Amino acid sequence: MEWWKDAIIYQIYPRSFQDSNGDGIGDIPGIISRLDHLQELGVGAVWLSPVYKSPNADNGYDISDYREINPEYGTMEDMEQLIAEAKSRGIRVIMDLVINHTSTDHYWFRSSRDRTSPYADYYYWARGGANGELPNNWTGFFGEDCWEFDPERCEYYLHLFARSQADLNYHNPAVLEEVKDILRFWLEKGVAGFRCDVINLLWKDSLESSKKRLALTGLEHYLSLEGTHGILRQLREVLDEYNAFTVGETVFVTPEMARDLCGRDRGELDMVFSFQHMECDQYFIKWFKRKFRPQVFFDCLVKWQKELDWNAVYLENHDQPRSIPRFGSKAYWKESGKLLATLLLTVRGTPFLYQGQEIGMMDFDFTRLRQLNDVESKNVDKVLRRYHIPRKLRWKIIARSSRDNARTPFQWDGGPKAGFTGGRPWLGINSNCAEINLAAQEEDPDSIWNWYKDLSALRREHTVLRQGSFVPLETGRQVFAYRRELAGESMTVALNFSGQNAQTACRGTLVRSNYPRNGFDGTLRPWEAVILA
Ligand code: ISL
Ligand code: CA
Repeated sequence: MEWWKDAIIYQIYPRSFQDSNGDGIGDIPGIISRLDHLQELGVGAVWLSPVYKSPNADNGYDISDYREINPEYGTMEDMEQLIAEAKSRGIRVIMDLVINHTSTDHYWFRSSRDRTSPYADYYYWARGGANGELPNNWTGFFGEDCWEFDPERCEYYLHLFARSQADLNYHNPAVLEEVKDILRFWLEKGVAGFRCDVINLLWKDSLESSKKRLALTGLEHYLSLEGTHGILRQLREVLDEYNAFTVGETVFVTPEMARDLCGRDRGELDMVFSFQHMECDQYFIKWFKRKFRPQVFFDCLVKWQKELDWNAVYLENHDQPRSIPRFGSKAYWKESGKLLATLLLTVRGTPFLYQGQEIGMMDFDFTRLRQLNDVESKNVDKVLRRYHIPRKLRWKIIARSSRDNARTPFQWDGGPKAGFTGGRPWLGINSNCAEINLAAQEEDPDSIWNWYKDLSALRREHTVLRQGSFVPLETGRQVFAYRRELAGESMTVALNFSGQNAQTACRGTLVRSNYPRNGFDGTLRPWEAVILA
């Protein structure tokens, strides 16, 4: 059995986890000081969002040196110490691998400006039209054009994300060789694997214009193409030398595409992050929100459970708003927080838990754009302004979907700086930290934190919760129920995604409920989660 089928993986957004030196920025020594927290939670691995050298246009997803630690996060010695100290607690370290693009500060890019340099073809360079037209009509992920003119080279370069994130050109085999060396560098240091950023976009088949779409015009020229599969199989050869693990972040992936990316026989990735269940409260892109529809969400989860034998499961990450206000209920904060925990830790697959989720952290309480940091939010505001959308409406759209919702500092205690820093935090701390914080929840046996710990232990105890098959039972308007089965053992989970009582046909001996009760008769209280044997 692969270790990652038994593990819970915990995502750390280093900037917001724990500051150790009072500069207001989370760092690696801070992470080391909190390893006991992760061990208590029973996690088998941590995935670190990028800690490489970066000018931080996109908080580390714009890398300027893959072999250096950004000084604000610490030193290479700190990183080595983190890997060692985590290991001594049975925790593996997974790095974020961002290889679709580099920062325009990377020396590859700087050299690439010179057409005679060996790096000249490391990126997608193209000429525009005679009348100042861009090389094609594609549009980017962050709401801006995806071409930028470089006065030195007198050409445009492609950037699907921010202007300072230039897309690497994998038609040039030297680029892949560079990436292989980077993999070896980190695997030699003892990292267990990689979370591969937007990995299904690597290969662009041509730079031709496409049919205009509402967003992301050009997508068909780079979404999960055969060229990408070839690259992944080559990377796998290096990864296999170290028995390393990979999870791909794969935007717009369908189950069919996912099978081609992480099927056991493919020799590519081990699993992928699907986005479909995160789209149940939006029209096409996240800026167009609609009411969350639980049944659509259940059906989507069931579809993915059926179509893939194994995959990553998640409800939060650093790009998504928090899960309780989104899929749960503010009024039933604790109950729905525990219900979502139950879902995450009892469906089949590897659960990924995002920092703060284990204490039920909520979306930010900012009231104006000035308080945000995210490049995406700022760009989208510019676009909306271009369409003369009034300020109030712009803020409403941005506040609901901004990635900064999940990026506010971790709430360790109820102090004014939440135990995150002694200085001025890089991003505001949620004022609810007096009520929602780890220290308070450690004291309270009934807290979300203790529920996560308890379920994590239950999962370790019962093989059926990790390896059992998934049998859907009920996907109604309120109730999601399923059974896990393994060699005669079975466990049933029933979840009420509503603020009203609900009926389920599930019966059995009560193993857990997020309400105090002795037995179970089929009536679920508001946002109740039960596990039955
Ligand atoms: O959040 C999104 C936009 O609304 C997603 O489309 C996101 O941009 C996409 O999932 C890619 O995300 C990853 O690559 C980005 C980086 O900004 C994200 O933080 C990262 O998770 C570019 O490297
Ligand atoms: Ca710091």
